Amino acid sequence: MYSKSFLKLLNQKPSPHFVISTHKFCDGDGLGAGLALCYALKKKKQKAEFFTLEKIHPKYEFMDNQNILKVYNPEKMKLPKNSIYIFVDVNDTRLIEPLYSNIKKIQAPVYFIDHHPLVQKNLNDHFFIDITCSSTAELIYSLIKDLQVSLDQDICKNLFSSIVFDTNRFRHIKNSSKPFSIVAELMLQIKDVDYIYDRLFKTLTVNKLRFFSKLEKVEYYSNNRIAFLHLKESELKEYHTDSTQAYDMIDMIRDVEQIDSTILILEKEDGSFKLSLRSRSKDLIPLVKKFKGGGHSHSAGAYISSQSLDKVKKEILSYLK
Ligand SMILES: [Mn+2]
Repeated sequence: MYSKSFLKLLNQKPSPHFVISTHKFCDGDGLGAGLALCYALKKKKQKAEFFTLEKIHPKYEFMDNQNILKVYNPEKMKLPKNSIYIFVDVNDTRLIEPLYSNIKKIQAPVYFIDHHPLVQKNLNDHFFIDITCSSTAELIYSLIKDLQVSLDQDICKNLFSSIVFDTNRFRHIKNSSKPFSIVAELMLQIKDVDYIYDRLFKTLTVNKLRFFSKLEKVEYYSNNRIAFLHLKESELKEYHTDSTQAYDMIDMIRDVEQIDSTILILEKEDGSFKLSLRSRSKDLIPLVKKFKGGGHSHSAGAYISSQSLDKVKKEILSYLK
């Protein structure tokens, strides 16, 4: 949990300047939790901004009702000195570059609020990590309560989006009733739950549906317990779709009855590739550490540029078998 001094800092008057951010390829959890915190601070008349590391996916645009998101551009933006930087849903500083290195140059304080185990730690930073939470929103919900900010529609909508996104509609709840009890309270202020669900999950297109034909390429090992899928970026382009579609596909495969582990390799045009692993029974951390990757024990990944795909595949399969 976060410290009393952090709470004091957030409440401090006159307000310090807070910059909130989340990981690259930002998702519903990082955005929802970060926006809820940013809106809450602004409601307290604190100075707060939200930087993203790239333009957000259009499906998330509805979340920023107050239009505060800014894309961080290292060439054009000078980082405000004397600011306090807060990263949500981030456990690995490689996911927040080049922002993180530029913060280090000006030696500003950095806080991390997350529900993933840490990948690496800079001892000058501050960490508030609770891996029992199924989304960052659970942590931000308590924080907003402690800040004594009353929940309003914009805050509720973002916390709700974050929770339903990261739990995949209450499927991955880490055996806790907390996501339900929080959402029960948020629902009192949300008028358009169906709209949020549609924006976050009704994301198929005819092209994406056609892309599912690539499921034919899945290779199965160990009596169908392991599924392996290798996709090229060019194949995604061919169907006018993006990498999120590949993850949707891997989620579908996970629902096959015997499947225990899934391996997705997304190969870029330059030959480097992104590895995404899911497993019910195996701890993936020791495996992805070999590739300098990170994540949770049952959901992890890595970016690989200096090893051959075949070698990596062999190593993963022998670990999972
Ligand atoms: Mn998350």
